[in-house]
This record gives sequence, structure tokens and C-alpha cells, in this order.
Amino acid sequence: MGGDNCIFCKIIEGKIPSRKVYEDEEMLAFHDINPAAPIHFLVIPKKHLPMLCDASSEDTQLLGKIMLKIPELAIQEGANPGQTGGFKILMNNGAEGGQEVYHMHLHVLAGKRLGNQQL
Ligand code: IU
Repeated sequence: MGGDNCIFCKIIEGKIPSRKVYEDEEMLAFHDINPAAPIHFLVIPKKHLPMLCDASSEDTQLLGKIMLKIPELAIQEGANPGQTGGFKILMNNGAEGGQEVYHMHLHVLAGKRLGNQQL
């Protein structure tokens, strides 16, 4: 299931430590080591999908579950999605999309006024 030499697979396997936000049998959320906002965590499927383009219809339930979990985790980490708060979800896909780690991940950013930033 794991990608050879995939750093995020090593984080999933516990071979590299991370500051966990949430974990279950299918997904993991952990704080980004180089945060771009006061709240910045990554949400990943445990299944090694290099990027969104590698997902297929068999991943529909998994990706839906991840997306629906994010608001709960954002609130847990201190984002306030009311009128004064909120959060941003970003996903980089491929080199021109700015992707550096090829294990699909969603960035969740919050805790300050966020513009059209790139990661
Ligand atoms: P990108 O979407 O692939 O460009 O982002 C990769 C992110 O993974 C980036 O924000 C890194 O700071 C983050 N990260 C991490 O949290 N822990 C790691 O061990 C590595 C990268 I390598």
C-alpha cells in the first residue's frame, strides 16, 4: 500500500514522527512542519495516491470522507468558520501545481486573513 520512499507513507507508518491532528484507519491529519498560517495542517489518505489525478471511482467514498472531516478538524484546531473566522483548503497537483510531496494531501489553513496564496 505504501509508496517506496514516500515521506508521508513513512509518517503514516510512524517511522517519521508527526504532530497528529486526527487519525483513523483510512486517513491521517498532521501539522505541517513549515506552517504558512497560524493553523496549518495536512490531511492525507493512508492509501498511497501520488496525486488527485491518480484517484479513481473506487476512491469516491474515501475522498468524500476526507472532505467532510475537514470542517470538524479545522474547528478542533481553532478555526472559527463563523463570520469573523474561516479556513482555506488547498491542494497542489503536479509540478506546475506546486506539488512537492507526491502523496496526495489537502492543506488546511486558518488563523489569519488568507488571500489567494500559493504553497
Ligand atoms: P506541497 O503541496 O506538496 O507543495 O506541500 C508539501 C507540504 O508538506 C509542505 O507544506 C511541507 O511543509 C509539508 N511537509 C511536512 O509537513 N512534513 C514533511 O516531512 C515534509 C513536508 I518533506
